[in-house]
Amino acid sequence: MCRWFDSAPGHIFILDMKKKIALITGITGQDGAYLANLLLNNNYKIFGAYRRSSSLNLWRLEELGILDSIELVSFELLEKSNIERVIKLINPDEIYNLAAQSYVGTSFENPIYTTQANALGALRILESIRMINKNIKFYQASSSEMFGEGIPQKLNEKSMFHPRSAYAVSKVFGHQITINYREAYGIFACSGILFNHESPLRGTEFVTRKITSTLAEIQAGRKKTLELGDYYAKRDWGYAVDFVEGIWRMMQNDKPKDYVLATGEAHSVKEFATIAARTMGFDLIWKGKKTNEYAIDKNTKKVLIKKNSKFYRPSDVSFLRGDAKEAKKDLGWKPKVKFKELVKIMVESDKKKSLKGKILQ
Ligand code: NDP
Ligand code: GDR
Repeated sequence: MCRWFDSAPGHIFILDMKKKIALITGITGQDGAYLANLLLNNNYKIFGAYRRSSSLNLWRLEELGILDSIELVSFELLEKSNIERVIKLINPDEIYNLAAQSYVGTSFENPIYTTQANALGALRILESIRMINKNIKFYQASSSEMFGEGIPQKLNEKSMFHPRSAYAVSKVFGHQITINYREAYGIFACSGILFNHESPLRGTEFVTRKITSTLAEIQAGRKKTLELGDYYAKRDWGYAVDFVEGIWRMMQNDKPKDYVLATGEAHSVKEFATIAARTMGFDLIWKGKKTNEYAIDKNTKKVLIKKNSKFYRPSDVSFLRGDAKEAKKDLGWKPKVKFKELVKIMVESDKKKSLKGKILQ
């Protein structure tokens, strides 16, 4: 059983004084789980902030085998009083703000909620730190989506922002307000501008995991086709385990500073899907023209991958590639897992789970 931490006034707890205390918001998400694992290995005491729901999703922490080692604390980005209570009670050394409405597509449907959670959520935490204890270090999960459209060069910390969704705009606010609280109040506040990072713990709505989980379901006979939006969108995809290491190193830096984390390579959705299908054991043949391009399975002649316009966004980002030189120079960080190995890790995990009859969540 995991431990639940009651943030009601009057609750008393005793901590091992030697351990650093970290509060991780978004503990139930991909990065929250991997970061918690890393910090536990570095002898931290972890408070994992989750938002209340009728059925809490703890599968990632369970899969990493760390659920019992984390104190779970109820936390809502929209509720300043709750954020203040949690921070006062825990008085952490470090806060990692990973919680967000993180799906770009949803931000076109829920732009106001996305802004409340991602932009004002970050500000609520910063303002609470300012009021309660300015020595608490703060990490903000900024995003390569802030750069937006059309720059073929590798993007770095000095590149211009041109956000193309409410999600990206909300992240620009979170990024800039983090810089402002650092400059105005001397808080150790920094942002990681992270390019896409994936893993077997990625949510199934994001395109990489959608591809690997759906192909595994097709192979198991539970689904027929994989439907995608823009095959030609390109992303700089890295491995989440490498990226949380970079996040932690930023927080151990001598001075608070913002860094890009990226692999420096860009690949298309079609490349990801083709390699994933081959790794899964399918023999793909691509047919048709750009508007109606589809892939069949050479053996069964059935359509395996096809387009569906519902997965297109009103404004998308077609190409993103990052330059993490600064993080390498200052933090000694560089990604270990490259594109093809990442695809393999994700395919093999989903294939294994699917063969065991597990629901791919
Ligand atoms: P996930 O979508 O996997 O996790 C998001 C987390 O935020 C979940 O734990 C979710 O809880 C929580 N959350 C959502 N809304 C609220 C709220 N109102 N109050 C409290 N918690 C909330 O994201 P990732 O782990 O992939 O990403 C972590 C962060 O990094 C996000 O801020 C994301 O925007 C950013 N980022 C991610 C990148 C990536 O490639 N993964 C790249 C760049 C930035 P629940 O489980 O209940 O939904
Ligand atoms: P992204 O990730 O928007 O980059 O945001 P996502 O995997 O959703 O999309 C990547 C690209 O693939 C295209 N695409 C599809 N996307 C999805 N989800 N489903 C499809 O069927 C599909 N077909 C094509 C998209 O249009 C897009 O161009 C992720 C999130 O983790 C953010 O929180 C984070 O900030 C950024 O990465 C960096």
